Amino acid sequence: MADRIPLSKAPERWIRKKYLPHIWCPGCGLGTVLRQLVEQFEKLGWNNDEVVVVTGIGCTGRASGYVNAQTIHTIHGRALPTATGIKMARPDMHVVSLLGDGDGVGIGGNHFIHAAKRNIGITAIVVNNRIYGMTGGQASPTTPTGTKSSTTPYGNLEPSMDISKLAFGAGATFVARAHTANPVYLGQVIRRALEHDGFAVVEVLSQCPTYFGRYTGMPDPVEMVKWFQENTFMAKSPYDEQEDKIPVGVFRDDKNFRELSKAYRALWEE
Ligand SMILES: Cc1ncc(C[n+]2csc(CCOP(=O)(O)OP(=O)(O)O)c2C)c(N)n1
Ligand code: SF4
Repeated sequence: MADRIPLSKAPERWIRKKYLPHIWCPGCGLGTVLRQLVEQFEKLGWNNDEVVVVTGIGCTGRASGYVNAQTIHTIHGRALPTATGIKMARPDMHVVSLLGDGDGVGIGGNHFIHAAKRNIGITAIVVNNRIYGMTGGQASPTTPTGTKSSTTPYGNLEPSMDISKLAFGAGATFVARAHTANPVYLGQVIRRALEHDGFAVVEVLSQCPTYFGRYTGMPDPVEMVKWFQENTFMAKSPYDEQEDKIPVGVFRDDKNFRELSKAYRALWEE
């Protein structure tokens, strides 16, 4: 029999038990993302009082209630401006923002572009379930063309937005895409993003069986996870192509830059 993998202490230290049970649906990818995030906090040896987690509204936004750190559950689309204020005031803190696709690049799209352009030291984890989950399955900016949703009952007419390409083009100094079908790789990518000093974006393809799954005829979360495995490929750039598959990987890890909050603090102290 294979050796048992020792149980991690991360959930014990980093999850607020008093808020359990959580509100997420069975089989939702958000549990995998949260677990990998807190595992990395533990592996990095960070303390609960030096990590700030800022979220907006949505299923993803609920994560700020569950993480045992310094947390703010702010308004829809405004997690990054809030996180920016915190980082500017406290460059020593590890500031992480968990965003839904609607939250991050729909209503919060302009903030996303400017955080990337400024290269402020925030880790932005965008949980891309390709739909508005919390409010009942409306089409989001990343809903694929032709996909049915509660607002596109005959199929989405619009092209879908590519979050990694957006981050890349806006100048984020770390850009990666991973998915929930490979939690180990997801954790490794999140760790690299957390260690990165500038604006780091991790786009996570994640399953919403309740809405995206039901509308696309794939209500079983296991099927959705298999879909990620079968329809992605490892790539070096978000522009790499292989059939109709989605590229995943670390697309940029640039170390040659000036992080904004530290540069500002240095100017102030001159
Ligand atoms: C200013 C504002 N507009 C709209 C809403 C309603 N609203 C709450 S959550 C949500 C969608 C969430 O979708 P997404 O950001 O993709 O996150 P998910 O729930 O899928 O994780 C919307 C439209 C709101 N709370 N505030
Ligand atoms: S509605 Fe979708 S994204 Fe929200 S908790 Fe349920 S499965 Fe997850």
